[in-house]
Amino acid sequence: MVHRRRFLQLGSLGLGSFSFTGFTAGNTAVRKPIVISTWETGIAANKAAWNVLSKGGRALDAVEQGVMVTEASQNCCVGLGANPDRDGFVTLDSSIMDENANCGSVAFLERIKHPVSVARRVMEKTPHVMLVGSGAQQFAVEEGFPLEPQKLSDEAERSYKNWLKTSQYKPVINIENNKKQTAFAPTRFENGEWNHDTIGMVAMDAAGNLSGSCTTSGMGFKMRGRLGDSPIIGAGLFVDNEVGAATATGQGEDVIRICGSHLVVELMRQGLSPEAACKKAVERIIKIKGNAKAKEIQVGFIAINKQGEYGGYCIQKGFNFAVCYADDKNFMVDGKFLI
Ligand code: SD4
Repeated sequence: MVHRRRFLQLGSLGLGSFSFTGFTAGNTAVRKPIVISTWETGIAANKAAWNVLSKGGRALDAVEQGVMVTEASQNCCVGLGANPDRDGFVTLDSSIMDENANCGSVAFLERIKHPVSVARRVMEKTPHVMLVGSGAQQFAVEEGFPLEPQKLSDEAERSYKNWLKTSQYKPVINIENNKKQTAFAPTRFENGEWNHDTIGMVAMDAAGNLSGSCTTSGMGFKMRGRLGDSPIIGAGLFVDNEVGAATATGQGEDVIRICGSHLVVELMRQGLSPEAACKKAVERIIKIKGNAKAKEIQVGFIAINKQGEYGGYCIQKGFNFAVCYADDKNFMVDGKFLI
């Protein structure tokens, strides 16, 4: 109790940064607000989300504005700068979910810069959850989103031309320690760093409400029309305001098979920590596929709970995520792995 009072006093004196607001039993700090997101691009995205959260803003706004940074980056595999499908077109998938189980998503969307914002409009302005393809694009245009030129970024063009040399259809995602995959590269390796196809973000605001978003170009050189987990509520993203929020990255087909993010949240409901829940979900994928096949793919989950605890887990080494809970606390964490 002494510790608690002292901490709160320090908090109210202002330590130059906006962060913790309380404690749970066992003296574990409730980190509120907090935002976490997948991969290194999460640092810049968290920064934008923190800008909302630190001013007392809503988690829903934070997770939208956060991933918009990544979507807008032409040098990234998320958004219109991403690798195209095998027919040469960039197609984008995105989802968003708030504290009241409202959710929206778009999939197979072309020529729109911010799919996450279109997903939010689907959630807020239609009676539906999901719009796809030309219908999603038509809705976006009606909502005032500009139709961007049908043009690949320089990097994507280079990767695509390289891929066309063999046109090998061998979709594999995010196995960072296998640099050879650049020959058919679903994920680009540039300047010594992997450039991932997806960002998933979950946040809790100062009011204790949770939201999440996920946005992706999917899998480079995928079959035309292929969707992964990211736009599917329960697979790539799930939020339950009583329990926690989770999002996924990696090979979406295997995330869908286990309703991954929903599974992580339900495991937290049963009392598991975010990290333990993510680990169990990864174990389930490995069990289904068997060790040898699981070794050929990557899947990573990240999650937060209502105490502001966070965690992540992945199949194999190489996955990391960005965690932000104060002006001066926005850092990378290496995902623990099972194989
Ligand atoms: C998908 N889960 O479309 C996404 C891809 C991804 O980093 O996460 N790439 O399957």
